[in-house]
Amino acid sequence: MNPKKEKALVVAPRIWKSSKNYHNSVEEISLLISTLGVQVKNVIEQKINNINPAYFIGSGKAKQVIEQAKMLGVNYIIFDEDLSPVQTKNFQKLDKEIKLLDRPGVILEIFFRNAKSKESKTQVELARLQYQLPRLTRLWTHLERQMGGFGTRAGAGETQIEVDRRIIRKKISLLKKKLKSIDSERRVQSKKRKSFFRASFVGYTNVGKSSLMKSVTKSDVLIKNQLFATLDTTVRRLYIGNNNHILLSDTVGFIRNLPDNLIASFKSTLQEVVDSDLLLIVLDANSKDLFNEIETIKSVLKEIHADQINYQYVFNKIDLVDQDKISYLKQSFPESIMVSATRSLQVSDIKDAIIKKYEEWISALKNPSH
Ligand SMILES: Nc1nc2c(ncn2[C@@H]2O[C@H](COP(=O)(O)OP(=O)(O)OP(=O)(O)O)[C@@H](O)[C@H]2O)c(=O)[nH]1
Ligand SMILES: [Mg+2]
Repeated sequence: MNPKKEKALVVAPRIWKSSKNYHNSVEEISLLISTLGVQVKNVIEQKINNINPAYFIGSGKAKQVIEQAKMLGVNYIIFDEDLSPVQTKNFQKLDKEIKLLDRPGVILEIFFRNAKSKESKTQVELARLQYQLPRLTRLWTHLERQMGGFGTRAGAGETQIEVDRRIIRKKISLLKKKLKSIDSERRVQSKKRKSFFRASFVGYTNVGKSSLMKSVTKSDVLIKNQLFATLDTTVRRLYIGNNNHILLSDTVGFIRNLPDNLIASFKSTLQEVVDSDLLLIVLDANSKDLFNEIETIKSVLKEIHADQINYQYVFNKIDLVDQDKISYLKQSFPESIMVSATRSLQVSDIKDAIIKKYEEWISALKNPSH
């Protein structure tokens, strides 16, 4: 093991009466943290009745968390929840050395590292600065920025904070302008595609959307066993016979607690989804937390105003489950398609489903009254 590897203590508050699946959430945050190359040393699961506005957990427990973090010698305390800027600041007052991150902060950092295109880089940078601005407490020094550090930590003096705040605000307004012009370019492109039937793969991160895109369209897209490998939208033609084609797109994946400002700044990337005539909602047949994942997907779709679009469930990775699970899924989701992208199992069912919806779409265009 790399002795220099950074370490984290995870705090997973269990809120009384919440329907959240804690076990899966802890597993997921651990995966997110390891994506950042940080090792999870311990997870504190803390039952709470109410969210404490000062520390999320009780103040006595907050101090214990700091003590344990010091004892373990970790670099980060990471909350598997959204912390308010005030809660973040209060933790920093308890200890000046340990960096504090919450779930949206971890997700933002992964997006930041994976952004490659001009568009996704601009979008992530905007979301990241908007997240950092209210959390700035003697932490985000120029030095730290140069060192590429992440998380929030106490450090510089008050004057430095004011200077940093001003720089960040200026940068935010510049990035917004830049995104506006990227967005209008995209709109021009999108208008040209208006006359075509458009379908999009959407779903949780790492379920195999890009693998299906590759398999269905034979195009070369990035596939990785990594959370948030895809941050940009890829649109490809899919020929469906009689010299007709539709447009199929692959885009960024979703996850629980996707930061709001990230969704907002990814508006133009997600526009392809919003403009779709059909959503192919990809689900992992092997997932242990299917219903919560569906819930998350639906809530993101609602947030971007894509919840009224026709959709089709596609269960991928069926090679990883047994026949009982397949029967159960078929029973629970009678209209769904079962495929495996990597084993090329029944992938043609996706194309067939697209053609069926395309034909319905064409006939609705011809007979608008029906
Ligand atoms: N066993 C199995 N693995 C699969 C299948 N489809 C995809 N995978 C694997 O799942 C991982 C994620 O695949 P991607 O296609 O990158 O997933 P994605 O949904 O595009 O992920 P993001 O872009 O990160 O949101 C890769 O390691 C794939 O090889 C499948 O049918 N069976
Ligand atoms: Mg992908």
